[in-house]
Amino acid sequence: PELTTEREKYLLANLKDWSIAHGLAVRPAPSFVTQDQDPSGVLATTAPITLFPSLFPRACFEEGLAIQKAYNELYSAIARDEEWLKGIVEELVNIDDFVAKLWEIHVAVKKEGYVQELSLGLFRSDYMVHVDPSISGAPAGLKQVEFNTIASSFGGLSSQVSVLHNYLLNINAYPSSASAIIKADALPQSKSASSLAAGLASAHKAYGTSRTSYPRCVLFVVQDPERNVFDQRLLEYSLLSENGVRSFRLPFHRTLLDTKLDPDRTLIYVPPHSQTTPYEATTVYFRAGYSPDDHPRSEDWAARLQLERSRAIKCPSILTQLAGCKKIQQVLATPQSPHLKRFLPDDATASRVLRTFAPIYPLDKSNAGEEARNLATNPESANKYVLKPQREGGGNNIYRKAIPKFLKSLPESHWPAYILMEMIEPPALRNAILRNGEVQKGGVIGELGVYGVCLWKNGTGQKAGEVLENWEAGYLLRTKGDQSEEGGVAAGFGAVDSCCLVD
Ligand code: GSH
Repeated sequence: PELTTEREKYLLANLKDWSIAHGLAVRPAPSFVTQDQDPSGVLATTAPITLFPSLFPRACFEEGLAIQKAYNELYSAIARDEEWLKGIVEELVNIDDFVAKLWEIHVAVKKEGYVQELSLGLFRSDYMVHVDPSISGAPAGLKQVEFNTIASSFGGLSSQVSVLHNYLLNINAYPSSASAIIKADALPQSKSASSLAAGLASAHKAYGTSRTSYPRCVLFVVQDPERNVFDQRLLEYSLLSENGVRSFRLPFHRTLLDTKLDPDRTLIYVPPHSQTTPYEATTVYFRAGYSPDDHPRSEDWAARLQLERSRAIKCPSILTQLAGCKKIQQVLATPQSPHLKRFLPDDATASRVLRTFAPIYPLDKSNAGEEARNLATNPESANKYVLKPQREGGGNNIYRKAIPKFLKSLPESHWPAYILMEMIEPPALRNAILRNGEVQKGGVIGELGVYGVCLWKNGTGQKAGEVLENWEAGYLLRTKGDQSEEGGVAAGFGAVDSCCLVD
């Protein structure tokens, strides 16, 4: 859409006020001020967002939403199957310290016995639209980029951005060329904020009888400093206003200061700066702990161990977090492998999920691994691929021509810590992104995320394996400039967007 200077000014002025009034915001960069450090500072600025909703094929959108319950079932089944997971993780522990540390915690807790059999997943499955270039007129399909099992972000802001785009349409802020295409009934609102909060509330309620006389709460374990505070706050507010559940923000590094375990491993939270009594924590929701950077000190590992040992329901448990390893996505995506069937016995469901996988290869000594090593070390063929470590949180991948040099800088024994994935090449669209006060216009690429909530029972006791809750929980569209390979919003590349569905 063509934007005249006057139109752009009008659009931006309205967009900026609306975003601040509705919490579509982040802490400003780069000072990363916290409220405590600088009470006079500016605390909020518009989050990286697109000016317009982006066009997205309706059939792909609907398929992504429809398949989410199967993905929830799949990943909860993986997290329950410790033996199977062990087989995969064991290949990684000698070459990936972070995975090894997480596994160690699980082993330690298993030894003394888990006291909480419920686990909560607030998942997000990310996709790009793919059109097979070798078939003329091939329909657009979804290909999965990754599956997030920890700190699946932007569910709060996504609910707001879809409302913002609708508002901009309603006040005629868009030029007529755009409003000829963008129609209100083609703009799906994302229910993610409310739906993810309802997921936390369902765990809180399923926790069972209190062990203390304290009031109960949910803990949001967060990074500090954190820019994406408002996205988290929107879930917190919805948890309280729509579900009546109190929650607190616990900076991860304060875990050992502000929480303790009773002898029966009930998790007690003692708010540091309030006169209130302690709380019994029913649910621990991690918005930190997915990156080695969150664990600079040995106390940070002790903190994670304390939370995992506790009676609180973890979102995610260590095993659920490990289920998000890229190696697992690769194993599931391997054609004719028995693994997907193990977890999704229904053939129709399994093949629907299988259709969403792009080709992914291991870099080990298997036949497929040898083939992948050849592809990855040759600059010509490597150009079609992305190399991914087991890491979450964005900014960790190696793209295309940079892969051979990167691999050569590593001892070959470490290559199996990575997987090689064929790049999904979605059609470029046009949009404008507002980031750090600047508007960038041009070609963009979108990535659809679909949230899922799943609450299930682990262990061996009665009803083990039972799935108590399983629902699709709204969507996120993230958009990046088509010149950038990385799309993570938190890592500083993409912007939060909403869909304008097209048939
Ligand atoms: N700590 C931040 C938060 O809690 O919002 C960022 C967490 C984060 O990076 N989450 C990843 C994600 O969803 C999954 S582990 N990233 C989406 C993005 O940055 O675009």
